[in-house]
Amino acid sequence: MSGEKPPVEICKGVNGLDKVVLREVRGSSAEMYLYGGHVTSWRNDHGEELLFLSTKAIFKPPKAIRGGIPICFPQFGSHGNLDQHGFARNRFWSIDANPPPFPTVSTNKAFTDLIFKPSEEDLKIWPHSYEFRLRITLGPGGDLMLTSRIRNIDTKPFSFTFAYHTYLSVSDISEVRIEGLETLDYLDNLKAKERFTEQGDAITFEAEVDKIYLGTPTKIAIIDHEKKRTFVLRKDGLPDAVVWNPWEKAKSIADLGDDEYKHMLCVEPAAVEKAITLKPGEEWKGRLELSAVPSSYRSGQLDPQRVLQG
Ligand code: TA6
Repeated sequence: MSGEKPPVEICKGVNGLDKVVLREVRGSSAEMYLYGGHVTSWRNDHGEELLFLSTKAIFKPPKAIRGGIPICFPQFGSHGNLDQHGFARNRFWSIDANPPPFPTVSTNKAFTDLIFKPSEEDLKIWPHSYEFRLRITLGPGGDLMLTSRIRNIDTKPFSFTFAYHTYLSVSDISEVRIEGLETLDYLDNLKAKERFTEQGDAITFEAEVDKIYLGTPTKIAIIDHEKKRTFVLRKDGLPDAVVWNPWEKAKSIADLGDDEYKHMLCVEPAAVEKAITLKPGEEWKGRLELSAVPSSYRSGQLDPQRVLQG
């Protein structure tokens, strides 16, 4: 046996919490905690971290981990009567030893299946029975894929909102632009969720932003000029995309450093405007795929169209 590390390893993380590490042969890796079913790390084959994780993140219930990819379910934000972003992000998930098969069989070994089922206490605050399965895969090129499958095992229909609250690591928020959301309608969380239409070119950042873009394309590019890196985010089953950077408000967030907003950007595939309704026996699937590619320059300009169309 060589000294090679296994593609999937279950071990202890911060505060002794259980975590799963995925490794791909070329060197990329990902880590996720059973607490929250929460991806906290995604590294490329140079070992560079691609997700933002706050240095002040608290790995202790009931606080959700600040950074990585928290799962917002069964409610996004304050769009309902539950606590902000629902409760899946601060519950203990389990390893799903026997997940139902996916239609396409993959030979990829770096994946794990997690499951979250509501407890008696959870049923008191949201009285619906379901199974929430999450598969996290690290692709051969280092791409990170999350697939959620939520099945109604109740006798009545229920509705929920959802988001992959993805914190990307960026070199400097002032040097980042998002392509793919221009000219779309959005709800502005900073203006009582009023609806506006985005004007002009790509989205750039010079102050706090908290917007829910509606009816977004399946592919969005996040271009980090300084790092010469583009994140390509692909999504399925999730029509909306939330864009958040707290800017100076970071000072009022206890588990976020005052200046850390400069190095994070949340772009969150979501279903918010129209809740998803599942009848008894029905299953919903929502997918996020992230890749990080070197940005291509042409005449000194980034060419995001090539990324979006490629
Ligand atoms: O997704 C954006 C948002 O809903 C913002 O309004 C902001 O509050 C952020 O999520 C973080 O929420 P949290 O509950 O994790 O502090």
